[in-house]
Amino acid sequence: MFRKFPDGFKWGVSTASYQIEGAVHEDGRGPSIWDVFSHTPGATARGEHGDVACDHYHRFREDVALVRDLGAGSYRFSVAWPRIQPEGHGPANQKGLDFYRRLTDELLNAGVEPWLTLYHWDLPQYLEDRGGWRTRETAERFADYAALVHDALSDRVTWWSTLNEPYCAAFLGMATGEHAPGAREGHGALAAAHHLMVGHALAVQAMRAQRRGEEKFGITLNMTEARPASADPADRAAAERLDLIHNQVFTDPILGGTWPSLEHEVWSDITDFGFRKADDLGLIQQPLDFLGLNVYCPTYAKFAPTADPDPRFRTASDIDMVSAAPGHLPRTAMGWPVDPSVLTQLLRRLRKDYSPGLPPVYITENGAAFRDVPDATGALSDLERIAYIDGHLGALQNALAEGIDVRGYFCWSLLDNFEWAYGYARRFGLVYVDYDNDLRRIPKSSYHWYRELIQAQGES
Ligand code: IFM
Repeated sequence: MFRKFPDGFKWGVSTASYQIEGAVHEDGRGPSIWDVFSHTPGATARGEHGDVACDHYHRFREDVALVRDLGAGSYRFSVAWPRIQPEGHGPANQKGLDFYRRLTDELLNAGVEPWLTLYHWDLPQYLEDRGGWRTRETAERFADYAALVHDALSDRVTWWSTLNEPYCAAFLGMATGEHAPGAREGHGALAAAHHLMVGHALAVQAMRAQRRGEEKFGITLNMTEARPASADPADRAAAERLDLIHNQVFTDPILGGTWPSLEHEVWSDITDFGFRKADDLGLIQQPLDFLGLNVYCPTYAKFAPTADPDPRFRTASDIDMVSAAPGHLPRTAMGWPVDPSVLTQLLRRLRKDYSPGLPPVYITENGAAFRDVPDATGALSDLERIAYIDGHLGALQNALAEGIDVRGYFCWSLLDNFEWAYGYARRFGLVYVDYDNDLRRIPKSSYHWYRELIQAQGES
């Protein structure tokens, strides 16, 4: 028996450009910060990079057929900005747009609805060299880019998300330095978080101004439930700081129209927030047609004395807290604790803190990496992944039962792919990619299970 969801509930799978496309030098694509970062010695596990990745750029037809055969009605992908504007400004590179035209046509012909994300972290390196997200100019260039892509594809794409997970772009990219561009700057990361939100808002405005049909505009945020690692007041305070940096920095302005109340206490020795303009709060709180929510796990915060004596470098993991791994919960191959109730909790919290006005929510990513190994026959049984997804769908049903407006679920990910700093060794796919054998795609048992679940929705 499969879980049943309301009629019209959307089922999908998600991917992202740099993680699957490869073809980094083709058809006029310029370098992105991830090309440069992943080729920097020591930046990623085993020095892996996305030069070839899953070669989706050439095999997208095969991949769309996998989505079609899965029965998923929706496919979420991202556009690589440096394919459209190799230097992040100026006229569109037609060959770049043509790739996404071919992809979206293939999807539509397969009866699959395209969900387009404009930015899943592959900033043109040219812009990074001029300050990147530390500067407001990048937000303005992002709006120009959004308008170009929207103009070219809004005849076939209804669902438009500006950014994927600005938390990671700002804080993993610019505070902890685990992600591209690999910076470790407290002030720079906070400026980046702000300019990402300004870019989001300007992009929504630009696209709305040239709306041609029923397009829906939104953003995708990744939230975590920040839990204290113990009852110690110091750990509780650390969890509040974690909640600030991971959630409130983005949810408060974008959904609530306020700056987070804790920010001055935590960051006053790093910044005076001089990068904010007077009207930015109003600008950032653009009306949204949907909120994409990516959820994987709760995070446990433990007090740790600030490691960096220089306040300018203090953000993210360095605000007197570290993420602690709890011993009592199962973990994925990422080391992430598995507790599906996080999904219900975050949805409850969104409703509590941001209603009325909270747009309909879509779970745009949820999934898990496990150590997948095909058996002698080449088949791959990934029961842990099935249990993970099923558990989270149960948590989603609990939220629906409470009347929270969630309208779809996208599994991360269609394919095993380049998992950023972890390289290819962390597999999130419903489909196994055999990196040693011509990138052969092998649907895992979770793929078949997810297909049956989707199929069962149509049955009485
Ligand atoms: O692979 C990533 C994706 O790019 C963004 N969300 C989380 C996934 C798993 O780490």
